[in-house]
Amino acid sequence: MSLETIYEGVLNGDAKKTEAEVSAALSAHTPPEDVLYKACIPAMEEVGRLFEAGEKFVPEMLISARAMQTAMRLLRPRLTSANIQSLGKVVVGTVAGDLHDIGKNLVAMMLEGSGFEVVDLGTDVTPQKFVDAVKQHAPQVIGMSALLTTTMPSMGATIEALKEAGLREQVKVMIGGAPITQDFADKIGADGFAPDASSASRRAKTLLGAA
Ligand code: B12
Repeated sequence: MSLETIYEGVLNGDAKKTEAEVSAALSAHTPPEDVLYKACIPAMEEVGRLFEAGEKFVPEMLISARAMQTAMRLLRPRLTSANIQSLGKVVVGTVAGDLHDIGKNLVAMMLEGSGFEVVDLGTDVTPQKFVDAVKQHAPQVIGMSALLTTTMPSMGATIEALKEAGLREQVKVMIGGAPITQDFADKIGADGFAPDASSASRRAKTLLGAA
């Protein structure tokens, strides 16, 4: 059992091996944050690098994603804790046209872990679906994720849709995903941006003045 073998399990898309190795690591009291940040996430970054270099293809990205999800299922109960008092409600989703959900799921997990109630709308969430969810759940924050440069504009469209529905003032908008920058967040009028899952929960707290 080692972080190295977990890294290789995710990189090679070996879900069975990943599951066994993550279980063993957790039984041996390896911090779940180490499993996530020192093995699983670097492995997904390497998958992206190899895809870009033309050395891995979509099916391989997909099997790596499955192995990563297996690891996340085991890590989830360790990273989230039953907080008695909720800090507030956050609606999260991956924007329209975009099916990448690993980062969004991690953000949801870390938000839950730090005491937020999370409503997860899943992937391919249209501006209208975000608007409907704000009406239905009355969250303090919405968190949008985009991993494709082609789906980033849907974030701005969602902010516009919130304005049109007269809901923009009652909800803070936080955005993230690999291609997202603070500059882009400022441009579309989002309230916050965070580059990773742990800073996302800190950002949500500062947005609500609860830091
Ligand atoms: C796995 C993967 C897939 C899987 C997704 C499986 C799944 N269930 O998610 C599959 C195989 C389905 C896939 C498909 C495609 N993919 Co893909 N994919 C990836 C890959 C390798 C990893 C993404 C990932 O999970 N990273 C790990 C997580 C933990 O990181 P993250 O998502 O960035 O999230 C972190 C932060 O960004 C942040 N964050 C994320 N969301 C949010 C939200 C908020 C509110 C906040 C505050 C923070 C935050 O916190 C997270 C945790 O720290 C990336 C490569 C990369 N470098 O990103 C390519 C990548 C994103 N894919 C890419 C492409 C091109 C595609 C396809 C178009 C390929 C194709 N030809 O079909 C399709 C598009 C499908 C679609 N419509 O969405 C490109 C995008 C290029 C671009 N600039 O637009 C990338 C960058 C690969 C590359 N280098 O070319 N992909």
